[in-house]
Amino acid sequence: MKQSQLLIPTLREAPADAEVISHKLMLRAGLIRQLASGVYTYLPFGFRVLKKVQEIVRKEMDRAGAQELLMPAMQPTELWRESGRYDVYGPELIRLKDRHDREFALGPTHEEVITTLVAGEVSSYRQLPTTLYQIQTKYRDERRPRFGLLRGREFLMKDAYSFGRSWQELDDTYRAMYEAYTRIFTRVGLNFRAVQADAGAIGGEGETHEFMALADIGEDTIVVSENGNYAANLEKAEMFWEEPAASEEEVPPMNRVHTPDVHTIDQLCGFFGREASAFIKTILYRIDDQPVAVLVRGDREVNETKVLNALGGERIELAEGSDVERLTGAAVGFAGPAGLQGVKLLADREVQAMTSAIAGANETDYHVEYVQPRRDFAAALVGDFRNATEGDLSPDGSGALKFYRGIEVGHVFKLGTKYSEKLGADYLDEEGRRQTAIMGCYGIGISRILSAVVEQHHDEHGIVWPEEIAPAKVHIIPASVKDETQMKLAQELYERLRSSGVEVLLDDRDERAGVKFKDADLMGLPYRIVIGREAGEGRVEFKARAAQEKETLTVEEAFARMNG
Ligand code: 9G3
Repeated sequence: MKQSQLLIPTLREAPADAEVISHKLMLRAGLIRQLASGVYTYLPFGFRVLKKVQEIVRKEMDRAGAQELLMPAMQPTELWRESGRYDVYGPELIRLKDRHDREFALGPTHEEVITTLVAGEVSSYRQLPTTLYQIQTKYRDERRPRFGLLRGREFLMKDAYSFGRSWQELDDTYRAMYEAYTRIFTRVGLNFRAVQADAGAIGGEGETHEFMALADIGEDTIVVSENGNYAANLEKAEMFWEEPAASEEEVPPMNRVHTPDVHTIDQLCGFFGREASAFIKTILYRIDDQPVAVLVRGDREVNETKVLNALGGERIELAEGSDVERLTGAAVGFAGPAGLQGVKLLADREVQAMTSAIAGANETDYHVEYVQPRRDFAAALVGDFRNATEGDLSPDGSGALKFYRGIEVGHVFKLGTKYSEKLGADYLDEEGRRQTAIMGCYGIGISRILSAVVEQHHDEHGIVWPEEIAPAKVHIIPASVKDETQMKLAQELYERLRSSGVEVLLDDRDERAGVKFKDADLMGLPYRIVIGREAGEGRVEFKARAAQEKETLTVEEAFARMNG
């Protein structure tokens, strides 16, 4: 490939609206260009990387026994009504009408489509188990697309769906996919963790794991034990717990204390001269419109996913200020469990184990001290309703929990029969009895991987592509295209490498050497060969992009290095 003929429009500066390094570098290296918010064009070198990532995914999916197909992006919304999901996703689901005024959705995912297909084509146990996958453009009208390919509104996903006859078959497929994902993310060069996750709105009846590429700009927080034997999304992360011995001390009756203008936990600590762990934090929610108060220790945060799962609810949102005032009879900041009527109480198990705590009095400017769980309030539910914190021990107590930020690049689910039941994907078993297929689904954010890789593989000069997905392997740079000796040697090396099957880019542009070197660093091909002053003696300068040192090699040595 000759750079003078390629569209690789490198930029000196990134546009101002690019906030994260991967977005800046992918724009500056001429890999992508934005067409609209969250909608991107892959320029030739960006597309080469995208294709390589796809090829790795295909190899590993095929190796795991999955079959590739391709489903439409245009989905009749009747399918989404049948599955009951038409109303679950609001404006994020892009809908359109065709010329006959029939409504379609642009596919954000394909559970409905694949399950309907299998319902129509699979009728016998002999056709199962089967795993079908596609690599296809997905559409999700994100409220805030950002960070380039990391959160787009049109993006490339590999989505696979498995159909089996038993939970054992699902477990086997799930494990095969999990292992394939581990190979894929390793091959594309990502530093990642597989973490236990929450199934969220997709539901499903079994475990689910997310594959998280570690990155400070990641939207997710993951929790990993120091010895690495426990890893979970913070939404789900549990921690070591043992019931403390009940304290024998006599607790005086509750006592109201006038606490004017004391609203925050910090102000409370100052006023009472106590640690935050001595207070009960009472947070009011609406869960499927029912008022719920969640109690956690003053130094903890409520985990809304755990609360929602404990109540089997669909939707959770913080109660509005006016709602809080009506429910507690007090201004915001004075809610407490004692005497709170008409609100379901959920107490984190740490609160239930507190003694003589301080809490809001459900009266403006008043708190109560000596609050005694069980005596002064009865929780409807006691459980783990808090976020894990750094320093908690892992559930088995074997190691302290550490927090990391992550970019979700993969997600595998055990769905069970949630979709196959609704959409009629059943089959006749050996005895001729009708059975419902048991499903799993498995996603990889193909386009998102490009951004995650750049987030993890760059330096102050630009991208440093992992070799297996780099848009080309070698960058040959003649210092001056006007110098015939240099150009002759460059062409010779270029042709020899190309004919030996090495992907090589020749920077044959009539540009100053400095400009070429800056562009090469920005584009990040794994190896660079500069043809300079020593061309006459047949010697070149060789440098790996990921290394600092440069070597002077003969052409033969350089050629051998690249064919190693
Ligand atoms: C929608 C919209 C957005 C969505 C979904 C549906 C996320 C939706 C979850 C999944 C689950 C798995 C198969 C591959 C792996 C992930 N965002 N999800 O279902 F209508 Cl607008 O996509 N699907």
